[in-house]
Amino acid sequence: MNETIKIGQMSDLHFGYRQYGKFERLKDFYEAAMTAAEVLIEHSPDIVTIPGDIFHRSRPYPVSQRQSFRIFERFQEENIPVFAIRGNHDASYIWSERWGGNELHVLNDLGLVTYLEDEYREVQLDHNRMVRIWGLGYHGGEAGSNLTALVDENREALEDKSMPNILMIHEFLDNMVPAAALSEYSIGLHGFDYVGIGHYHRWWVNGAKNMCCSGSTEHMSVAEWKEKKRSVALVSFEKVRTKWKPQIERLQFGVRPKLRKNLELGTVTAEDVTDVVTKTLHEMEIEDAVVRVDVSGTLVDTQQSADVRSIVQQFTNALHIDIVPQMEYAGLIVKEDVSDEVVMKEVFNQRLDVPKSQAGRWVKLATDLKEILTESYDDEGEAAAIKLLYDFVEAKSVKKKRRGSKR
Ligand SMILES: [Mn+2]
Repeated sequence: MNETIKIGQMSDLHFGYRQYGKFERLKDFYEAAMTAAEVLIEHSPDIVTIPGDIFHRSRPYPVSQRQSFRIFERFQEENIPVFAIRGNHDASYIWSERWGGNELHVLNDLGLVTYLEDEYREVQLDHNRMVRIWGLGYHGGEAGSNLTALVDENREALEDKSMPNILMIHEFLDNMVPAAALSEYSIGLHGFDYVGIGHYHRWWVNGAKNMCCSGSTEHMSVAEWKEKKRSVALVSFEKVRTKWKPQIERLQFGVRPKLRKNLELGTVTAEDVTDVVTKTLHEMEIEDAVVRVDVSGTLVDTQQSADVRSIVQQFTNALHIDIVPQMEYAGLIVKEDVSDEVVMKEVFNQRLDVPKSQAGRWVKLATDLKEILTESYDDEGEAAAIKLLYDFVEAKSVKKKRRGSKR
């Protein structure tokens, strides 16, 4: 009889993330998650764990909900039960309380996922094998105390070594992010046989090889681009005398290509910058890729930076291009990092003839509109923004009427 227990782990799927404002990216996140699922299925795990952030937003778009159904139906077809916890993107604890649950509850009700919110479940596998899956929802700064409470309330279960104790959390450890409240050491004290971690978007395994973060299934930010491929984890448990010993295997898969180039140009003219960046992009294999070019150096002729927009417009075969200039002029940094708000104020003032004293309100108006259209506000925020918009328009039309009557 085979005693080995195999656990698949995939994390941070972020369904509904329309990165760079592009629907193609929303599709990418789905395709990456489906690839991750197929890679795990190929290795026939007994169960699959998802330590958080299935969804990018607490109110997922219909397409994100349907995408998640497709993924979980694949596991269902293969008779692989899925266990998941709530990540910070899925929903907050209070939000879930207020709205009678969150999207993970919906998946749970549909029988597609077992949602664990600060609780554990004993799972019966075939050949009389069993596994105990523990799940802690995302609690940010309170994670440590919530975990201690969960362990304290269920000490006998954790001390029972007849089956492996596997914990899922969605938190940073200070080994990943220095300021994090949790550490490998503080979690290690509880004595779980294995800890599967979400939230951190890169691959990470601790020294003792009993904690692992498999990273997001697609690249969430440029900080992760050094790992071209994305990963899932396959963790096999074997009982060695009285202890369950995990063995972590990293399974990698490809996603949309991301290309990054650093150009240190020395002392150049603005025209040189345009030429070099254009030439560089011509030489790169940018087809369908997400591209980022960082440009640094000293400009001799002008403080005006290169016309980045017109360069990017020539290259329509890439999915998305970011050019990030950090040019100096006579020892002074050309301020590429001026905030959007300052730039918008100037546009309203100089190009759209809004008086300087009013420009701030117009920026607020534009920002609110954008947030409403992209559904980035919660209900309360949206109601407040809409009220401001109405007030603003009303004040404007009153003014116009007055002006008209004077005529
Ligand atoms: Mn995440």
